Amino acid sequence: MTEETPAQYAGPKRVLSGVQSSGALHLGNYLGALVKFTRLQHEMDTFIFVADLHSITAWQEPALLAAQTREIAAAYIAAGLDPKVATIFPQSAVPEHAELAWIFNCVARLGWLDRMTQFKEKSGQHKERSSVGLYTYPVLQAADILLYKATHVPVGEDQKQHLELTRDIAGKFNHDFDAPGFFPLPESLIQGPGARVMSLRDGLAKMSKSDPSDASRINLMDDADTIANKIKRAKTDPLPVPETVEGLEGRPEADNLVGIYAALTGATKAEVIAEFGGKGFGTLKPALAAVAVDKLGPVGGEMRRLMSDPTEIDSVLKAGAEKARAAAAPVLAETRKRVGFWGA
Ligand code: AQP
Repeated sequence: MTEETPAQYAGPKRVLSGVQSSGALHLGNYLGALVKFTRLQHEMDTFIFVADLHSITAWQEPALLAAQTREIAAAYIAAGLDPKVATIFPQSAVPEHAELAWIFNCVARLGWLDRMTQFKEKSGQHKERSSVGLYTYPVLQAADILLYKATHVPVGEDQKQHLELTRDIAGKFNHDFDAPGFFPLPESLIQGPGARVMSLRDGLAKMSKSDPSDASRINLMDDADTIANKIKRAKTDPLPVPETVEGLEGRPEADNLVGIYAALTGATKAEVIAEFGGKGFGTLKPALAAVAVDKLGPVGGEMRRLMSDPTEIDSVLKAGAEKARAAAAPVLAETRKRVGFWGA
């Protein structure tokens, strides 16, 4: 497989990421993605989109899709993304994503996509009934990133393999079209205790929008009582909180609650253990509930305010789409030229 060193790309640092508009956002999306976006916007030029093209890889009710897109944008702003600093836009409003994805469909190899574990997990027993889009989803993701020549991509742990595919596509394009350093080989920004938040009902399963059990996740729009209740009912084992970080090994539910507490307070797991080690979960859970309500309550409140009148969100999305198209157009034009299309 073609590889080149990132040093060959000489352009500026740029962040890009997004979240699908496919349902209510949860604590995993917040810690794995949104919190990182808000931090990075002050460090690099930042593009954050609502991944509505990705969301239709599974059925979305047409009458609800635009509202779902606004809800994700509201979550971005409520979590702290500043539209005057970061470019916030709907993916479908920038058709260049789909065009670059087609070109990359012809660069990526079937063998590469066959290895993607998320497709296997999401298609489950019914692979032949899944959309073709679900299969080529990581290729569109590569186009999302490289259309803006993004160098840094903040995501949760589950997206690591897709980011590696993006690097492979960038490297192969640069090689095949004799364009060394044209596309960067972007780095994923995954680290941190919120990189993989697990289900509250099963410490071995990822917290996920599509889990049929609402008790498995904390939604950003949950009210204080619901958040406290879900944490109170979260699965744990009968032992107390361990007295060392190593003691979390083999105890996925305990590890998850300690990790969530750490991520929400900005502490390390060791610091959480120092505070709660040896105590029962009857002590940790109410403390965790208080922290979660304190952090997420204002986010949910601001989302409700923004969604009560779509005017503000729509103007953010419209202005963001114009900025994104202006950034994307020259990259796509150069790509078309490299490929050799007529008139490019
Ligand atoms: N449990 C998680 N812990 C940490 N990060 C997570 N992310 C998702 N789940 C967790 C991160 O959130 C970002 C947006 O994800 P997405 O909505 O685009 O797609 P997803 O990864 O498929 O999210 P879900 O909630 O798990 O949806 P379903 O149920 O549809 O699969 C990404 O950066 C992701 O890593």
